[in-house]
Amino acid sequence: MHAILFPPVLLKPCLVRPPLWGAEYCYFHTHSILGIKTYIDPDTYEDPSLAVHEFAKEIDPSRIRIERVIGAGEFGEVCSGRLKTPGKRDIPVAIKTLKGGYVDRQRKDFLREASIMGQFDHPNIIRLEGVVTKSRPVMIVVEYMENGSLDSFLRKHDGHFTVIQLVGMLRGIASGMKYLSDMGYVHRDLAARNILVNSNLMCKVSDFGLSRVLEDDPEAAYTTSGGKIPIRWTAPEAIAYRKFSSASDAWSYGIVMWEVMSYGERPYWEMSNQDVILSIEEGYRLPAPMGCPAALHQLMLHCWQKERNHRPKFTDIVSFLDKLIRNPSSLHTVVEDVLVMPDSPGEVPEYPLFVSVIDWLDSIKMGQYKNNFMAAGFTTLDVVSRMSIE
Ligand code: ACK
Repeated sequence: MHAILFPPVLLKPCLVRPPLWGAEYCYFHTHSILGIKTYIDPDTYEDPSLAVHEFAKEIDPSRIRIERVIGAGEFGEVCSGRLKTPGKRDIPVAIKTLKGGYVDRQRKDFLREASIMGQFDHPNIIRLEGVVTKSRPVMIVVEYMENGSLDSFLRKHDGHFTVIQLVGMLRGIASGMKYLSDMGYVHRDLAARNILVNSNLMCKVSDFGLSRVLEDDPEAAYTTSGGKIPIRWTAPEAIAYRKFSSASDAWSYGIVMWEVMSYGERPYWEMSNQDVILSIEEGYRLPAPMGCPAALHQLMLHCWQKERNHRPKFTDIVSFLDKLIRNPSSLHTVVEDVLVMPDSPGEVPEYPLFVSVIDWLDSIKMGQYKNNFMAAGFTTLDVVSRMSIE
């Protein structure tokens, strides 16, 4: 079933908080239409510091214990540490700091990420604990993800996971992306390097901040239209005329699937950005990584349809992956076992997203023949695809 989607809310948030949480205030500030929460672009606030306090809690720095530096971001160091809450156990956190000597613009860009993250509440989206803005250094405190970013994690553990574990990771990312697209938020830089992994192998989407995200990303290159775009992860219409949407996020999701199934291989290997753009235009698509179940490569190809309205919605992706997980035999057919010969080179076959014979029969209104198919031994789609006239 498709979720009912609404366009992003265009209401400009009130800039003055009324003294009471009155009905009128609620109407404009729950940021929801008919119960569906929508995302508010912090840039619609004249004063971005109002946005950050609307969506993020101010943390007293005495509650934060910084333990070690774990990386470097564009704005300053990323550290790990603990966050104390009175009456509760300390929790591990990651702390992003804004290095001294910044200008107002940098502070605004740095805190924009917190204003965005603070609007989300989902197990597959990195959780914002709060911000420190009233003392120096300015900090953003988020949940700690023990295994760091997904791309380097997979490269470090090449070949170590079962297909079901990998599909579980992909399911988590798709679920986070479904939540974001339902909120009307377009990520624009979905890639394995922007997914974090915790100690339970749970994957969470991170790196929010619209244009700032792309400024930060070493993969982002300038295009002829002047924008900075991570070419290998980006849908053709977003590269050509900056048409970013949840459908372009679905394209990027297909690339993330490929990165996961290849344990962090670089999409299109050492091809140049220009060659990637030209090859995609000619109809070339990434082949299945070694040992990749055919059903997963089919889903990738769906995500890479040229026509963006033909790509699956995140809700379709989540339910397709759920069916694969509930039906592990559907993952046994690997691409090397299937001879896929499109009529003309470069043509992307139109694969339907079916997992079981029953699914397929239902979709063509032939569900009443389920028993006949089962009794005749046509129990999997693989067997059905080899059905002959005799
Ligand atoms: O691949 P990594 O170990 O994971 O190196 C980068 C580094 O900080 C710079 O971004 C790591 N990192 C970022 N956010 C978190 C987080 N919430 N938990 C743990 N590590 C993080 C990232």
